[in-house]
Amino acid sequence: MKANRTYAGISEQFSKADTSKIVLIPVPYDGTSTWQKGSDKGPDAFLDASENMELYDIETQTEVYKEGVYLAEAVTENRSSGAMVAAVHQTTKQYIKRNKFVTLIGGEHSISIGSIRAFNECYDNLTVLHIDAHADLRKKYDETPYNHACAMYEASQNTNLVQVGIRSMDISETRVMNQEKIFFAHEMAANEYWIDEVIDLLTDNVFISFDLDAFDPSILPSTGTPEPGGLFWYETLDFLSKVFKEKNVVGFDIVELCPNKHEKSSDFLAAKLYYKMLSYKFYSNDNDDDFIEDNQGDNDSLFSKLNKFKDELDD
Ligand SMILES: [Mn+2]
Repeated sequence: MKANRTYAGISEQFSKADTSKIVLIPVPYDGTSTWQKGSDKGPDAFLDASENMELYDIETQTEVYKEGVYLAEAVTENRSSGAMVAAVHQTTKQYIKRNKFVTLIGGEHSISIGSIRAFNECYDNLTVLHIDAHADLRKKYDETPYNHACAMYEASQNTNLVQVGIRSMDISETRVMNQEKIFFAHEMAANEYWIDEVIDLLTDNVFISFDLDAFDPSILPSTGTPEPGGLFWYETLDFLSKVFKEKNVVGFDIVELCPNKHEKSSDFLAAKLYYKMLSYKFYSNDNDDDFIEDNQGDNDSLFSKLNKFKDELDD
C-alpha cells in the first residue's frame, strides 16, 4: 500500500488513529480461494475507488468521514491460513478494545473467521449477519478449517448466525445450517417480507459479514465465484439501513472483491457500499447518542463484555 495513504484520500485531520471513531483494517489475503485468484488485490482496488467517490451522502444528508476513519496497517500475515486468522483476530480485538468502530476489507472470506472471533469475545449474545451467495458452512476444506468455504462454520457453532442471499452450497452443509435462520435467494425473490423476517431473528448486537458475491453478477461481476440470482443495489440498501436503524451493529467486514482492470464498477460498488454502511451507522448512532452513552457505563446490555476492558479503555 502507498505510504501515508488515507481512506478516500481524506485529510489528516479526519484520519488520525487517536481521534478517529472508525478503523478500517485491510486484509489483502488470498491463500485458499479455489477458482479465480486475485482477492488479495481487493483492498487496494477498494481504496483506489474510494478516492474517486463523493463524500456527501445524499440519503442521510451526512458526511460520515468527519467521524474520522483511520486506515490501519494492513494485516499481511500469510504463512498459513491459520496464522492469518490469528493475526486478524488479534488486530481486530486490539481496535475493539480501543473503543473504535472496527471494519475490515478483504481479501477472501476466511479473514472473517478472525474478525468474528474477536467480536464474539467482546460482545454478548452476538448475531453474525452473513450476506453471501454461499453458505460457507464446511467444517474443513482442503484439510483446513480456515478455508474460505469454512468461513461461517465457527460462527454457526457459537454465535446467532443468520444467513441471507444463499444460492450455492454442498449437501454436507445442509446438516450444519439452521433451517430457521437461512434465507435462500430463490425464496427471498418470492417473499416481500424477507427483510422484516431477517430482522426479527437478530439479537441486539450484530456483526455483518458481507461477501460481495451476494450481489447479482450483473452489478458486481468482479468476485471470485459469481453466482446468478443475487441481490440488487436498492433492496440491499433498504435492508442494511433497517438493520443499522433497529440494531446495534458493532462492526462489519466486506470480502471477496476480486478486481479486474477492465471492469472498475465492482470496485466502486464495494467502496460505495462501505460508505453507505458507515453513513447508516453514524446516522442512527447520532440519533441515539444518549442511549449508547448510557449503556457504556456500568450498565450491562449492549456493551457488557466490553466492561472487562474498562481499565484499558480508561487509559
Ligand atoms: Mn461467497
